[in-house]
Amino acid sequence: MSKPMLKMTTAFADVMPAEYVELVQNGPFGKGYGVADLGSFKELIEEHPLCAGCGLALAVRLIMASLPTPEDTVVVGSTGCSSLAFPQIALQNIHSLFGNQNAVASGLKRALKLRFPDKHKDVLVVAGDGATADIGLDMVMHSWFRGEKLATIMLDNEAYANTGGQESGMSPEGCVLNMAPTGKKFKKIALPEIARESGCAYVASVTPVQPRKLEKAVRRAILVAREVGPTYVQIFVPCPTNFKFKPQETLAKAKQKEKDQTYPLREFITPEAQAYLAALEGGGKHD
Ligand SMILES: Cc1ncc(C[n+]2csc(CCOP(=O)(O)OP(=O)(O)O)c2C)c(N)n1
Ligand SMILES: [Mg+2]
Repeated sequence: MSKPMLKMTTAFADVMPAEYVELVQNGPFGKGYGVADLGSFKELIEEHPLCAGCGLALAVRLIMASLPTPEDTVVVGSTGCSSLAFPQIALQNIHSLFGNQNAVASGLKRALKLRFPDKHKDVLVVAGDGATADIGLDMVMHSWFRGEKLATIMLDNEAYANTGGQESGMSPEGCVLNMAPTGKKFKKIALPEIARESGCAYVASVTPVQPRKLEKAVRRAILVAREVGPTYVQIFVPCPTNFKFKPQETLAKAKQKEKDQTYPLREFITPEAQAYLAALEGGGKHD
């Protein structure tokens, strides 16, 4: 995709769906919008079939509003709750087989580099905690070892939510779920630390409680992945359905975990990535 391709063919203007016309006229393409502009432009995702109060849906909305250049971005997703939302995103996106997302994204990024050597084509992996830290962990880590220039975002609801509530490696120790009735027997996987040690140039963990922080992490991850190396952002996305709290309590749950440090906000940046970001962010709109 590129900006010229987003111009409507005038001969078709009278038969195009109103939603599409609005996207062309008032979408975020080429505009440099961010989360502070939400409400003033046509968003890349406006509807989803996920549960009421879904923290993951909120995070996807914020991620989509944080993309530096959506017109040159491809999202690679994986099976899970988020895969129900991907078809609603007005962006190039690929659904990969569960766990394969970083392998698919690696091939795609390399192909885009060959096809568009002079352009930044951002490849963004967005997948659940089960897909990222369990079943896809080998593909995820090997993409980091190889230094693939991808941004990987985990939507961490601390469970296999889509399949009715099994524990994942990211569930906290002792966590009781529908299909983990006696409680999880080992600790939450320290994936941010693993990412840092595995070659990621930028790593952050955030929650949707502070949208500007989330935006900053997503933008930094995408920008650093353009030039420096792989990046990883872990977003805590509370799940009312599997953790059995009221939909309106989602943000309070995330806030509580930020506060009591059971989901500490962190950022690791290599010196090389820091220098690159400092050069880019000097006076930037969304830093
Ligand atoms: C190869 C493969 N194994 C297992 C499944 C079954 N499956 C579908 S979604 C899912 C859990 C996804 O968990 P997570 O990645 O955390 O996403 P969530 O649903 O929590 O958003 C599983 C095990 C599958 N679809 N494909
Ligand atoms: Mg999950």
